[in-house]
Amino acid sequence: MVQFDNQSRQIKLKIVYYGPALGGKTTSLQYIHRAVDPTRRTQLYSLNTSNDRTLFFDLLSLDLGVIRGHKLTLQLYTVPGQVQYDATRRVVLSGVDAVVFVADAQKNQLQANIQSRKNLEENLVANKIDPATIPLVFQLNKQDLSPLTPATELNRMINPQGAPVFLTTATSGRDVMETFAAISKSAVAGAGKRLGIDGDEKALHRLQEQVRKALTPFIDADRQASTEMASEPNEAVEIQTLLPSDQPLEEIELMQEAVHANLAMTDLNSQLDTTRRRLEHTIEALGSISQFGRKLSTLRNPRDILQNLLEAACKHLYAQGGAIMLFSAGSLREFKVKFLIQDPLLSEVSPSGSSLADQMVKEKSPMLITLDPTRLQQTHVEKVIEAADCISAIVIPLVAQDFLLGLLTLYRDHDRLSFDDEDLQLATTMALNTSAAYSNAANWLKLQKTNQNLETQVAERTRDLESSLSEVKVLNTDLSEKHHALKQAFTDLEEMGRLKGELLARVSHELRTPVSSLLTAAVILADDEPPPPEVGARFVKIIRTEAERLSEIIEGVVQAAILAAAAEAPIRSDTDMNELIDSALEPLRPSALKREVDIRLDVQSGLPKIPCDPESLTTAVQAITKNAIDFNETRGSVDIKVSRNPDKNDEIAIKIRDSGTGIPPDDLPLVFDAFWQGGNIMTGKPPGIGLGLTIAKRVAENHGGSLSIFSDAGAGTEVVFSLPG
Ligand SMILES: Nc1nc2c(ncn2[C@@H]2O[C@H](COP(=O)(O)OP(=O)(O)O)[C@@H](O)[C@H]2O)c(=O)[nH]1
Ligand SMILES: [Mg+2]
Repeated sequence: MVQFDNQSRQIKLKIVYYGPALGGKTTSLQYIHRAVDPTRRTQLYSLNTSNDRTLFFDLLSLDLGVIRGHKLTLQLYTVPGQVQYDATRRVVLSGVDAVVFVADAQKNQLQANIQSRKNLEENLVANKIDPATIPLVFQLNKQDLSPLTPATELNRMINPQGAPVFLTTATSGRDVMETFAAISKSAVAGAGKRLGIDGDEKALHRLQEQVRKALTPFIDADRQASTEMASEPNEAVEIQTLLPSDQPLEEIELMQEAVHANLAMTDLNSQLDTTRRRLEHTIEALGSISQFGRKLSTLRNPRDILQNLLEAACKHLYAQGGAIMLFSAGSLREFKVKFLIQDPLLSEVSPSGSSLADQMVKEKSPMLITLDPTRLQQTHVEKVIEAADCISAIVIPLVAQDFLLGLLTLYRDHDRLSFDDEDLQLATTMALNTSAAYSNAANWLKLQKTNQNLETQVAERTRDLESSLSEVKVLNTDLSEKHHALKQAFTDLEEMGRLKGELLARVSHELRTPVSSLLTAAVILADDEPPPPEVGARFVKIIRTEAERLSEIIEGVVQAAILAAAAEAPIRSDTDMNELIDSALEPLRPSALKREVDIRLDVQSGLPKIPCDPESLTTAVQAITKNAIDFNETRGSVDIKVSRNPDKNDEIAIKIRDSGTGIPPDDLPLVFDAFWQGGNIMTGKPPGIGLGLTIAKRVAENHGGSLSIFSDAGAGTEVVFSLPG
């Protein structure tokens, strides 16, 4: 009877090797045990007597892969052949899915074969199994010996219904695996019937394919194993010796022992198997989670994080397909699918327009869906999954901080075991971590954007501030320039005030002597008694000299007025230098003549007209030249030279050089000070009030030029008046 164990997802099929004693049943199982892939089989359990006779049965479990999400396990039993162990045979036969009848083909065993074949029939019936429908295959063994009953004859005697027959030699393995393949297929086909899929061609074919695939490596290994058999003893076979002799036990005792042993072993076997599977699964899941976590920690982009979940879940959970759906405008939309054209839950749409995925995500809890082959009624979701050719699905809502992001689905098809609770747990852990990482990454992106905006705003504000600052700087410069100009104006004004005061003192001092001399002379001349003519002439001379001094003082006051005027910007007009200097010299010529000073003028030919204020420039030239005459020696000379400055081509230089006594070096820095005069004031003070050079310097500077003076005591003085032109 096919056994389903939904807990461990196992389908067990029981195949019994039946036949007369010593026919080769145990030898056949031993051969199969050696030939198959060790990872697919359990040990071969044999319960023998001391002389290797099968006492109860042999048992070998084989794993044939996965069918409809369940692990398909074949359990191979042998029965004891001796006639007296009939009760054991009957127990072993209970729930059998297929039988291999191992006949001993030696001539002398014909009767034993016939008797055993008959016994099989009786025991099947006793177990309520229809001998006509139970899958049956014949193995006519010991083909290497003789004399043999001819196969056709033996066949006719024990196989009248014409079941498949194989001529075997169990000791060398000849055709043992072929027999096994044939009975496995029949057993699986029989199981298909009992699974309710015998009408389902597709499912049946898949089942057959599965067995073929699982057995191919066994049959290929057949030849290899047969050579090994010759050299190696049956070391892989577990032999448990229960009894010291062939002494038969009481039948009832045997039966009890057999049943207990059978149950205990099967139970233990399946428990061990389940535990091992669980352990492997857990270790694998732990590895998967750590691998997944490592990858997740390297990702920053929310899309990459979701994609990683689908990739990792499909890989670590051996899913043949899967999808991630995200919410958009209130319903789920596909974000990514793997190995699927479209997610079956998303393409299944209800008349109201919402998909099956939309309905399932509302549950907010992970779901495990497994098709149960024994259940006749299927839910809507199960039907959709079956229609998509799948056997099992995991559906997990993606929730971050109670916010529903979307849905993860994973599918397995018929080639795999169905998902189990541990798979669900693993997928849920991955989904939870992913959802948290996704929402963190999305928040991080938002924060970064806000940050960027803030940075832009700060940069804009900084720019604004900087431009305001530079405006303030300009204003400040402007202000400090104005302040400077104001300060200068103030200084000028102060200077003017000081000059005014000094001028007043000087003028009043200078005026006192001539005015009192004039008054005295006038009083004497106006006396009733006129003075004698020689005295009168002296007084007239005094009056003239003092009048001249008065004129000098008036000239000084005029100069002071000019000095004040020179503080303002000059009113320029293009002026011929030759003409200007010539006319400036005119009023000075009489005093030069008187002192016999020779004035020589040399103006460079081809000089253009110079933009200047002719009035103030004339005063300046006169002031310098007057000094050159006054401080000269009798019969000295004054050379006036006007030319372009050879060093600075855009400058005109007026050089006025005298042959006088020169200025001592200590006095040179003072010559531009107002009211400074060379010579000793008490003794030989020259005429004037000492403003000439101060005025000339101011005029030069007002024109954007300069005034410089070079002198050596005893070697004359040169004054250079430079102005742009
Ligand atoms: N020559 C030969 N001996 C065989 C063959 N099959 C089994 N034997 C031998 O027959 C004896 C009984 O075999 P066994 O498998 O124990 O028979 P069982 O009672 O049916 O289990 C053993 O000594 C085997 O070595 C075979 O095909 N040829
Ligand atoms: Mg045996």
